[in-house]
Amino acid sequence: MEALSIPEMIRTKRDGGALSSEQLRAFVQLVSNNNIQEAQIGAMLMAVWQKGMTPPEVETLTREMMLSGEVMSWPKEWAGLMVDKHSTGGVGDKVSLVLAPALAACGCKVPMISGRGLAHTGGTLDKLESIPGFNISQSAAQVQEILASVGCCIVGQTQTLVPADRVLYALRDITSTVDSLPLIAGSIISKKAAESLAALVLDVKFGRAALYKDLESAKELAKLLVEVGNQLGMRVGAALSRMDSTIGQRVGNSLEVVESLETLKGRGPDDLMELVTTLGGVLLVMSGLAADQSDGRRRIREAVMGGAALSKFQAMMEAQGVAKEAAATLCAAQSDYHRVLRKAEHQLELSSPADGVVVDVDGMALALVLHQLGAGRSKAGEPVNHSVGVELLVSLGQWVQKGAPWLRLHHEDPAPSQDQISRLQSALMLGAQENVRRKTLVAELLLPQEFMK
Ligand code: IUR
Repeated sequence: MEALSIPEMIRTKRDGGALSSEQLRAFVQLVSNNNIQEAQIGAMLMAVWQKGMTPPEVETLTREMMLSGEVMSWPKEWAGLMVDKHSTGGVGDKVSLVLAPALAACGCKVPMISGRGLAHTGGTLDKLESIPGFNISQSAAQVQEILASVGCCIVGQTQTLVPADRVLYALRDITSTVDSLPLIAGSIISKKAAESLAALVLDVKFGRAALYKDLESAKELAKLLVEVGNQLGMRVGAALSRMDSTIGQRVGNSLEVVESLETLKGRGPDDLMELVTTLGGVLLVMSGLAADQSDGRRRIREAVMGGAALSKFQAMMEAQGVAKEAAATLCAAQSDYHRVLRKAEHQLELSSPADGVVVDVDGMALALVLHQLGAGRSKAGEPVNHSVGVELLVSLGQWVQKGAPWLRLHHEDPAPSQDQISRLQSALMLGAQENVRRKTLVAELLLPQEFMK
């Protein structure tokens, strides 16, 4: 059994060889059962980071990771309807909060398993936890109950889902091996495959405020995720979307809940609606609930604009622990959101330094300052401040006068430093109308061949 010795497997990968299915299965099992030393896992991760993996290796790694824990199963009559989405992370990315209930309103079942924010990007779970009572920890049985009664839920990863990923992800984080295509694919797709989905849509972002700065490298990741997802039995589509400024006008956990609710009441920003309708359209087409992409987009838009998605969101909040009265307050047509959501101690308005057109907003610069002010975390497990955030009071392309308020910062004590304030100020840029940054976000769609029309 020399081939299954751990040093031998590490050596094979270190020297650029391919691991057999048997070796990969053994490695994942040893990781899940805690029968391997962390130094050995770290060495293997670095060897994979350096040498990559062949497509069959990535498929086997992903499948074995999926099989390391519970694989969810659903009632037969839901076959074909189970859908979810994954985003590689953005600034102000609140798409899931609108998309999950919109899909449920269109007849899908959405067992959305989301993550927490890390580095400069926010996490869907942190946003939802700014709603008092919202409980993201639900067992598989509870998830099924909520899907039966509501149609969607947004929950954290359960203890039993892909335990191998929990170990590997934590070690990737401390060994500088997060940014490896095979390891990213294994991690993301194993968890989605363990949800036993019929269809998955990926929002793979590129740009200044994304993990990948250019379209080509984002596309390389998207293609790999689509391919591995297909191999594991899901229909997978991907949108390549720009992530340079912010999605919508609000960034920060509870402020993003407010903007999501406004969107569910038909008053959302165009860029957020573009992402929600495009990603939702892809899922409706792949699950057979829409004839084509434009029919899918239209159905999602109607679910949002007609209030059906808002009702689903309200029911989901109640099913996940939010008091009936609080949920009703948040969903009222004219809501005083801060009767339910805590507001930061201080609001500071910054003003435009000159007359001009807002040509660009640097989402990364805003996110980094908010992170320092407590809105994000640097290490897994750290708490975040739900109330810290910014509201953009102007939109791209808008003419502003010198002295007009253009950004409202929500902060706690101590007050932001001069440096932080000037970084926020210079995140907004003035210029000529023809230089306004493009507002359409989706640059390209990758769909399974049969849906390309
Ligand atoms: N999200 C995941 O679940 N896994 C990863 O490797 C990354 C993001 I990067």
